[in-house]
Amino acid sequence: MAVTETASDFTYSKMRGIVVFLTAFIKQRKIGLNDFIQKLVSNPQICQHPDVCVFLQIDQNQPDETEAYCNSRTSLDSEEFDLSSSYSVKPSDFDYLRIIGKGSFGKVLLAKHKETEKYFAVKVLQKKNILKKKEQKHIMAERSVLLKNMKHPFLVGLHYSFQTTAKLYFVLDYVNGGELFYHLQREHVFLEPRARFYAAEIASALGYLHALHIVYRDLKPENILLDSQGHIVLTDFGLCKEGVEPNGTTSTFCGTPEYLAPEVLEKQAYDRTVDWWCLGTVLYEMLYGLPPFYSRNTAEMYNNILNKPLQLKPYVSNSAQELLEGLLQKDRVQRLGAKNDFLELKFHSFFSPINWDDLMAKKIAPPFVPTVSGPTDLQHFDPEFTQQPVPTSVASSPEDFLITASAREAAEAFLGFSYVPPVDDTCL
Ligand code: ISQ
Repeated sequence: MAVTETASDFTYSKMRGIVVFLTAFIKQRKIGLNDFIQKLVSNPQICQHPDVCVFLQIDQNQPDETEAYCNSRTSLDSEEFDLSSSYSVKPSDFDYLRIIGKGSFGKVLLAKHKETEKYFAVKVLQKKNILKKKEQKHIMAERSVLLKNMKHPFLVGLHYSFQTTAKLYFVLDYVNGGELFYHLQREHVFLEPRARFYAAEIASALGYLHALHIVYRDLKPENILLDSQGHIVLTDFGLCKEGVEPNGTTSTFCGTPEYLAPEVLEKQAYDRTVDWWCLGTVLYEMLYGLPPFYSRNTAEMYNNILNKPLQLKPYVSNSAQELLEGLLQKDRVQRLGAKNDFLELKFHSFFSPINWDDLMAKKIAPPFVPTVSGPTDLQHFDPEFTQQPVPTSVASSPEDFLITASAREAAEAFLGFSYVPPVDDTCL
């Protein structure tokens, strides 16, 4: 009996060993195959070779789909990689309704997904502009930051990213309550409870990013939006710096002068405390109507940021003044948040009326609800954008099908850009 048991144990453990070995082997091969396919489909020339198309089951009579198929397939992690599934997101899946924003690399458009009729903000970037300005690292950083932070209530969510030969596409949550500072300009200043609510939502989003070792760096008015209920949504992760450890520093930057911290202006090393300075400038502007150290003369403003002591007029509460003094410390080592990051803000007396769990659960009623009649109500977007015609090239352009040396360069620069969520996260 004992002998038999030992024999079966031996057989069982041998079998397990074989299974474990085979599983690891298959996993390794799967990763290898995925890497191989990623390389294959990122090269537009190879991608259009008939044999490759047969291998990837691409129909060459549908050129726009071919390219998008190539691209969206590149995004799947080895675990989700499945040639027979129907993941494929492409520019022509959307109707592009209006331009709602513009930046140096491209546009943000209101788009409706044709099949589900859901609305998204689609950010379309021209690869050649990004490459010209050597910004591909920032764009890839934006993508990976967006992927990391999809689940925070006050950070814009990324649904998909995909690419054609000429362009990169981010499919993002669409929010139409307008920029926070659009409302601030109309009202000049906010009363303290309203400023506190926005500052708390922003601070919780920054604290979350810091916990992921991400410094937002570019907290400025145009990146702070309101959704239709009146909650904060931070967008634009193009300048985020990933991989900044709690006490690590980094020293490259370009941003808007009014909101730059002294260490950034001086091109010194900076760390996550730069975000607490930026929050200080935003809170100051909400309470006083202008950024701290403001001057119409840019050189003077730079000098003020670096050298002028912060002067706080008395018409805000003591706790607000104390918080601003902490956040707007020129020496980042002395700044509020330098030691325990978000926790130092969370327990500051200015925020004592805030129940942080309720805030995160969006259980605190926003102090102001933007008037929007529905998703296509664009009254809070700048008419300078919304009145422009939508270029047809957004959905597809001849450039997208040209295979040139620069297209090859772009394919390499944006390898792995595309992203399709795992099946149960699919939101379209
Ligand atoms: C979402 N909704 C509206 C505007 C936007 C701008 C940039 C990024 C996301 C957005």
